[in-house]
Amino acid sequence: MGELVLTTFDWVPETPRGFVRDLRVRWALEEAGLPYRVASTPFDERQAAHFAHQPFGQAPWLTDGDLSIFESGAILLHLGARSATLLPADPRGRSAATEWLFAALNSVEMASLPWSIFQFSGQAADMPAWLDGFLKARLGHMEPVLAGREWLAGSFSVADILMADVLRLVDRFDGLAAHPACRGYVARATARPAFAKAHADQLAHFAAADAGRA
Ligand SMILES: N[C@@H](CCC(=O)N[C@@H](CS)C(=O)NCC(=O)O)C(=O)O
Repeated sequence: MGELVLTTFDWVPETPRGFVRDLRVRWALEEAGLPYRVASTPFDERQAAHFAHQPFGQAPWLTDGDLSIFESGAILLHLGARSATLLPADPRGRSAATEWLFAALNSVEMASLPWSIFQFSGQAADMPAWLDGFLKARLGHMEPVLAGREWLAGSFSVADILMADVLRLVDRFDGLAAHPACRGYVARATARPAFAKAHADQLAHFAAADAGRA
């Protein structure tokens, strides 16, 4: 076990603040009570060293001693191995958390991300009907699941960090209005003190960078 260092952009424009994916990692680290520090990589001019850690030139990545990991899902699974708060130790709970972690990223975010990009970019009116339908179908399947349980894998886990973060972006554009259980789940997850700390820290990180650019 080495020092945990989370790297994110040194600055981002206003719109994505509060939603940059380093938040998922901050949230997990706060839930687990693991010590870490945050480092920055340039947003404007991405260097070779950045691509060496994150081949798509994106954020975040995490280093654990001399181990470097990109992809928020992989980072959360890595942290899960360090903390039963994040990933249950028993095989049944662990596999439930793992399947829901992939469901968040591969079944729900697959629909929600392009949907959100249309919203973000002010082009919602041009969104193809199939994309809206695709997201609604996924939400329609999540709704009874979340109506029937507090957290996806029994106790709170990395699966909830990812699912709640994915759904939170949809909620930002009022996309959960017809799905009250999904909306209630997001409210429940984001009411956790670890989320509040992670969110506030991300906003402070980017706000501090504004001063340097002014
Ligand atoms: N699948 C990656 C996605 C990472 C990602 O999309 N990061 C965004 C910030 S939230 C980014 O770096 N955007 C800038 C870009 O794509 O150039 C993960 O989950 O870590």
